Amino acid sequence: MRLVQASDMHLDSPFATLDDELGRRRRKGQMETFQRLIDLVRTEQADALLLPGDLFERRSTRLGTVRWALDLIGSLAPVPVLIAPGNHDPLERSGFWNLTRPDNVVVFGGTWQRHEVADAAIWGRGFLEEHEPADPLADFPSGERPDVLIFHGDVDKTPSDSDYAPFSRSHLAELKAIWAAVGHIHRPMPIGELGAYAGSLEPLGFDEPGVHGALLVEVDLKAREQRWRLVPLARCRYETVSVDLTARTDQQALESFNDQTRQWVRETTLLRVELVGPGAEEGWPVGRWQGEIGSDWVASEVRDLRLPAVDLTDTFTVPGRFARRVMAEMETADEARREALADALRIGLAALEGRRANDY
Ligand SMILES: [Mn+2]
Repeated sequence: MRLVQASDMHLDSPFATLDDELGRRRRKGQMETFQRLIDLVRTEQADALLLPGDLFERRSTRLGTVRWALDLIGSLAPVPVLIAPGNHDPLERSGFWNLTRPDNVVVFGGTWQRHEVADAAIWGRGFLEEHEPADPLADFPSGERPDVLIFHGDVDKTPSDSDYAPFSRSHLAELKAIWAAVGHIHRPMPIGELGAYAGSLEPLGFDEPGVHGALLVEVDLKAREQRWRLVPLARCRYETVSVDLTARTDQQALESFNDQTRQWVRETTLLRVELVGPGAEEGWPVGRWQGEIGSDWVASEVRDLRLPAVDLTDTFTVPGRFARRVMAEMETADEARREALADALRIGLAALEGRRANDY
């Protein structure tokens, strides 16, 4: 049996950190990538498409986009499309799932339900509300033997540190399914041999780097084994490079930047450059870096993580006194606390000087 798995599309995502025009382009790109997902199901002649949640964004997905997506999904009929709603498109709170749905669509509710596909028992469960503090595996019906599981949840978490359906690997292993298709985590990630997160279909931010797409999963029901791989589908990728300016000439720093970024296609990459090393008075100013990076990236930004230049003789102004105090504390702090204090210094000085704190 061949399955295609994809999740966390967040269609019509606001892309709040991008400018309006780029945000519009990214939303259009999300829809194009969703179309490529549907094409993949066709060309691979998959037996089912599994969508474990967060197709839509409760606060921003437009009705027209929901209808468009449901129509596309419907065009796959008779191939079944199994959906386990997530915390961003929960079954009862979002309203998305009250719309008329194509006949080939199954939307799972708050209790485990079984759906048969090509002789396989696929069991699914979805979010009803935005928060689900309970372990979703705890109420799996005892005595049942699932072949495939589809749900939205937070692996390696417990109700004390997540209210997004936290569950453990060991509990998942006890259910002895051949494959678990899980949504929620946006970086593509295997859950041991038990299943995987496909990650966000189109990445949404710098904490979701690398290649994104859908999973193609071959399930052998007799041998109770599976093989899977990630099929790249996303239009864009996010990448971060760190340029260490310690003991480097400007030329060496630029070479380091070029070496690290050469592998990425500028027209499809959103790039963040982090400058680390000595104090801000040394090396190139941020403005010059922006020029060197080039404008042909989808988007690029420079974050100066060097310590701001501080006038330590200034004991009269609030910024001066603030900086002296933080820097005095940094002298005796351990590594982790030093980093936190350095952030506090950059953000605090930016705020005190009336700049936006994330412009630091
Ligand atoms: Mn989620």
